[in-house]
Amino acid sequence: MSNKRISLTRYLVEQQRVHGHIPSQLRLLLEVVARACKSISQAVNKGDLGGVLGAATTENVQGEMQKQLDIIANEVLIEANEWGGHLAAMASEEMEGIYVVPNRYPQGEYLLLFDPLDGSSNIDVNVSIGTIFSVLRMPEDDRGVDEGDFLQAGHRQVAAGYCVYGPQTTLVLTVGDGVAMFTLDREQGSFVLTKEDVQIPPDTKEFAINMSNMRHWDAPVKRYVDECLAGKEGPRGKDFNMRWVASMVADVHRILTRGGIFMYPWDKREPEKPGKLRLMYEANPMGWLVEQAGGAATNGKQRILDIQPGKLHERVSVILGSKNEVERVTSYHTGL
Ligand code: AHM
Ligand code: MG
Repeated sequence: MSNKRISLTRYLVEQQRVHGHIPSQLRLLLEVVARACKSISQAVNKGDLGGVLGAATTENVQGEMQKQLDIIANEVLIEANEWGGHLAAMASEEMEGIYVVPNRYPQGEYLLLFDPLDGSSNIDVNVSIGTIFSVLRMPEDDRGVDEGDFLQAGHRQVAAGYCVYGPQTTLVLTVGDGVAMFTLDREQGSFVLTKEDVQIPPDTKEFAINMSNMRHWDAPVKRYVDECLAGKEGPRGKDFNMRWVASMVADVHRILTRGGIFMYPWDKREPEKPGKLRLMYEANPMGWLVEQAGGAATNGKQRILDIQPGKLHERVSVILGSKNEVERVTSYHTGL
């Protein structure tokens, strides 16, 4: 990378002009999402001073109590994106149905999906949280947008990313040409390219899982974690470290930065649910970012990006990160 500061805008223009990766409507869309993330970052930073912390009085479609910031972040993303003419509709972890761009605005060809504030349990305790987003194109020759248009496998995403609100605010993006990271320069008010061609090392000594659920896990996950815990004397022949932020954005950000494996597997607490995390708002965008950085993402049996969603709020078991580790856990499930 040259020592010239490259803004997100310039990066996107070059992706469009030089590499031909993104049409101008998609570039506009990504700029708007980034702008919305800047506003959310400001609200997060103000915390109690802005009166944005604490619980709301509502539940979301998943039956989870919403936090005030969940609702604020959702509104910021909708208001920023509805009028630009680049979108046909949006879908959010916090809304039951899709949000079709109102008639008073022009409709575009893209669909935007987001988890407006991921890691909600960390909002009030001042630990990293984030926004996750995924972009799809409307199916061709489609007249009138509906929920079915969103039900596309993750390999059809045209852009995906997240913004992590931590000690720094960092936007991480892929348009299918590797992964780039942009740090928010608060004085300038712009995202500046700080890492390009992010690569996840194929091996790791660090795993991330909520260990309190151990007694509910399935045998393959238990086997993998037991082998890690056995350390140098065990079958892996090395000591492992463990991290669990309980914000997927922060855990994935660490893995993109220094490697590791993240697991939120199916467990026996609610056996009828395929997992806790959501396929369309969390697993697909994160799965694509991780693959673009040389890692892997599966549900234990198949590649996440190949799962055909049956419904908008579908849940999924998630295993992602350093390639060799993900393949190992997957082989414990499939016996291959
Ligand atoms: P959220 O989208 O409601 O915040 O829930 C998703 C979060 C993930 O960020 C994180 O990996 C997981 O839930 C943590 O769950 P747990 O509290 O069970 O460890
Ligand atoms: Mg989430």
